[in-house]
Amino acid sequence: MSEHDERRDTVDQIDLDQWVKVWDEQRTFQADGLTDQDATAGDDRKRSYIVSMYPYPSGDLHMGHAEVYSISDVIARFDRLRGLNTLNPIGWDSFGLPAENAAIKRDLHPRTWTYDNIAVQAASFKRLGVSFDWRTRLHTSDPEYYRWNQWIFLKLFDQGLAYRKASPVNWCPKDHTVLANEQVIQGKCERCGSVVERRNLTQWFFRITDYAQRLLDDMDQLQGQWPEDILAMQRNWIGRSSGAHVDFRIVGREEPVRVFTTRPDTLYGATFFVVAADAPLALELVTDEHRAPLQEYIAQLGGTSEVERLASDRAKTGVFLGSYAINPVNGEQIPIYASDYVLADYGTGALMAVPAHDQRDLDFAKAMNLPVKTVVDTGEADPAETGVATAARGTMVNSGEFDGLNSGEALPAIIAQLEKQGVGQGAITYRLRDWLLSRQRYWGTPIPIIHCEDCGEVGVPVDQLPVRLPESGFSLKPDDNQSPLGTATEWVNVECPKCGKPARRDTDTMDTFVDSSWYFLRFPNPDYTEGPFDPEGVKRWLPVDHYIGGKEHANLHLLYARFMTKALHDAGLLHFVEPFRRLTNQGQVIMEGKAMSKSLGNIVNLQEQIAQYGPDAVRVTMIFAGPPEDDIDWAAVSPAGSVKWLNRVRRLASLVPAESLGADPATGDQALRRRVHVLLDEITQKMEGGRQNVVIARLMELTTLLQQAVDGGLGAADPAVREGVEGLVIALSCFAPFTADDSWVKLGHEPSVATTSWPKVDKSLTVADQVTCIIQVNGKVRDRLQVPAGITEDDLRTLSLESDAVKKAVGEATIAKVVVRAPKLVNIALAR
Ligand code: ANZ
Ligand code: ZN
Repeated sequence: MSEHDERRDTVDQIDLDQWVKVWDEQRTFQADGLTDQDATAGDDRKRSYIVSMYPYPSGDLHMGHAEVYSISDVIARFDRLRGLNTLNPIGWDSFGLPAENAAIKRDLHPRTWTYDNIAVQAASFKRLGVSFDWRTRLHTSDPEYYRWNQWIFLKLFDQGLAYRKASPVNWCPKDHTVLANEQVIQGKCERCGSVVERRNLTQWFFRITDYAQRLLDDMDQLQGQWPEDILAMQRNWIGRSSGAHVDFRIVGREEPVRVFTTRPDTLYGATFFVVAADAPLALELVTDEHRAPLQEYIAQLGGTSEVERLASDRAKTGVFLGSYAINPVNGEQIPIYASDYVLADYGTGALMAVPAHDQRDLDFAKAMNLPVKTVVDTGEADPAETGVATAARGTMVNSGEFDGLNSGEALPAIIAQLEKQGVGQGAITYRLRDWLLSRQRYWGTPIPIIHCEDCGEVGVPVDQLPVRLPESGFSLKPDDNQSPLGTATEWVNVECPKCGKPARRDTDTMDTFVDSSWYFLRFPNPDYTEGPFDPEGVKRWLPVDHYIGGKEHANLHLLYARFMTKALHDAGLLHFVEPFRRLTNQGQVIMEGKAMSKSLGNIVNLQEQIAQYGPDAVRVTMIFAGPPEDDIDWAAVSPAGSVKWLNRVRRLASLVPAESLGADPATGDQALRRRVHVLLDEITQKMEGGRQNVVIARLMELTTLLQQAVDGGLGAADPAVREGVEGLVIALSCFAPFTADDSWVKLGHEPSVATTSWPKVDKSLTVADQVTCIIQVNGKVRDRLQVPAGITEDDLRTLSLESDAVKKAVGEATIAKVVVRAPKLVNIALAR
C-alpha cells in the first residue's frame, strides 16, 4: 500500500473536527472543581498539575511545539486515566520584541499580529488534540494580566527588591534596547545577532542577588526531580565563591579600595592591582597624566562579551593609572592598572593581582613586565620562568609570620588577622547579578512608576492599575534616545500621585521574563480580579507537579520563576518556595543532524505533516523517536510507519464483536491473558517512569500479539481478545487520542475513552508459570512444592531443605548429598 493510501485511510475515516467537538461538549479535559470548588469539597482524589512552558505566538505552531505538547499531554492523560484530578492549562506569552518588529515591518499594531497568531495557534492545538482545560486560557498582553505584573512590581518596589541604578549594560544597536547578560550570546544580541555595545544607563533591576544563597540551598528539594545538568547549570550561573574582602589603601587618597579574593593566603604575593577599565573607579584612580590613555582604552572596549573578557587564552591588555595601592599585610606599594579582564560588576570591580598563582594575572604581568612573586610553594616549577601559574595548595613562603604553614591553614589565619586589623573579612561572592528587567520597547508591561522632581520615584497607586499602554500618539520606530513610550507625550505627562505636581511616567516596559516568572500561579483562575492569583486556586493546584519545556530556559526563566516564587512567598502570598516539583526538558526536533533554520532551508512544516499523516501519527512519531530528553531527527523517523500501526489498531478494534461486550475476561483464553497482562504491567511501569517511547514499542507488541491471536484461530470473540484490545486502546489514548476514541466507539463504548480508567493489571496473571516439584528423602517422596518454572538449582535446594516434612524425615541424621533436578525433582540422601 502506498503512503498516499495510508494517509487517506486515516484522514478520511476519522472525523477529527467531530472529535474535537465531542471533547469540548463533554468537557472531557476539564479539571474538576476548577471554578466551582465546592463541587469537589469531599473529593479526596490526588490532584495533578501538569504545565508545559507556554508558547510565544510567533506564528503557527512548529514541530518543537508539537513535541513538547505531545510529551506533556501524555503525562496529563495518563494521570487523568489513573484517577487523578488533572489540570493541564494553556496560555500565551504574548508580549515581546518579535511582535513589535513584525508590526513595524508590516505597519500593523503589535496587538493585531499577536492576537492573530494566538488564534492560529489555538486552532492548531485543537487539531493536535491536546487535552488542555481551555478555561485556564490567559494572554500576558491582556491588561487583565499585565495589571498584576505591575502589582507585583510595586510589591517588590515597596520591599526594596525593585530598584533603579546606573550601570554598564548591554545595548543592542539594532533593537534599540538593553539586553540582560543572559540575552547576549558570544557578544551578540540573542534576537538579531548584532554586536552588543556597552553603555552606561539607568535601568530597573530586581534584587535577585539577595536570594542567591536560597536559590542554591533550595535546590536540595529539586535533587532527583530535576535533570542533573539543569541543576548544575543553575549552580554554575549563581556561581558562589568564598574568600575574603580586603581593603587596600591608595597612596594620596582617603578612601580605601576593596577587592574580593578567593585566595587570601596569597596576599603577600600581590605585586600589582587591577580595576575594571569600564568601572567609574578607574576614572577616580587615574592621575591626570594617564587620563588620556585610559579614555582611549575604554573607547575600544565596547562589544566584548563577558565570557570573552574572562577567557584565559585572550591576550591581556591594559593601561597604568599612575597611582599605587598599599598591601595591608606588608605595606608594599603596588602599581594600579585598568584592564578589561576585570569585570566592573563582579566582586568589587577591582582585584589584587597575584601573578605567581593566577594565570590571568601572570599573563598580564608578562605583557606589562611586572614582577612575579611565589608565596605558596607547591613543589612545581617557578611560575616566573614557566609562565604557568601554580594554583595548588602548598607551603607558605615569602609571607612573613605565615611562612612554613600549609596554605590551607594560612588562609583562615590571614583572614583572622585582616579582621583583627579592621582591613578585611571573610566574604562570599556570587556570580549572579541582579535581574535587569527594563526594556526600551513598546510591546510590554509599562513600568508603573511616576517620576516626580520633588518626590522621586513614586509607585502608581494600585487602584489606578493597570497602567495601560497608550493606544495612539506614539511612534513605534525606536531611536537611540527615545523609547516608543517616551514619544507618547500625552501618556507620559501626568500628575505626581503624591504631591500633584507635573511629573512623568516611566517610559520603559518590563522584560517578558517578568510575565513568565509567575503565570503558572494564575492558571487555576485566570479571571481573578482581587489579586495576581486566586489564593484558593493556588492552594489547590500549586506547586506544579510536572513542568515540561526546553533546556534553553535553564538559566533564565527557571531561575527567575524560582526567585519570584520565593519573593512572593516572603510577601506572605505563597505557601511554598519552589514552583516546579519535577522538571522534564524535551530535546529538539532537528533535520538531518542539524537544527532547523530558515537559512539552512531545512524546516519541516508541522501543518504539512499533520495534513499528510494526521495528528495522531505525528504525535506518536514524536514520542516513539526516543526518550523525551533526546533530539528527534525528523529525517530518521517514519510517520508513515506510525500511520500503519494506528490503522492496525483500528482494524483490530473493528474485528471485536459486540457480543463480547461486558463478558468476564476470566472466561477467555488464559494463555493470551497472561501475555497481555505481562505487557500491560510493563507498560504501566514505563509510563510511571516517563519512558514514553518504550511504551509505544510495547503497545506495538501488544497489537501484534492480539492480531496473531485473532488470526491464529482463537477468534475475535474471545473475551480475552476484547480485554487486550480495550487495554491497548485505553493506553493508546495518551498518545493518539483521535484513533483511540474512534476505536473505543468501534468496540461498542460511549466516548470518550479519556474518561475511563487505566487498564488494571491482574498481578496473579503476570507471575511466571508454577510447576510441582517432588522432594524425596532416601528415595521416598516426602513433600510436593509449587515452584516457579524458572527456579534456579540453588533456590530450589534451599527451599526443599526448609520444608517441614523434609526436616521431619531427616531428623537427627546427617545429609550426605542433595541432588537437584530443577524444577521438578530434589533427591536428598542421608548418611548411614
Ligand atoms: C587573588 C587571587 C590569587 C585570586 C589567586 C585567584 C587566585 P571566582 O573564583 O570566579 O569567584 N577577581 C576578583 N574580582 C574580579 C573581577 N571583578 N573580575 C575578574 N576577576 C576578579 O574568582 C575570584 C577571583 O577572581 C579573585 O581571587 C580575583 O583573583 C579575581 F592565586 O584574588 B583572586
Ligand atoms: Zn511629587
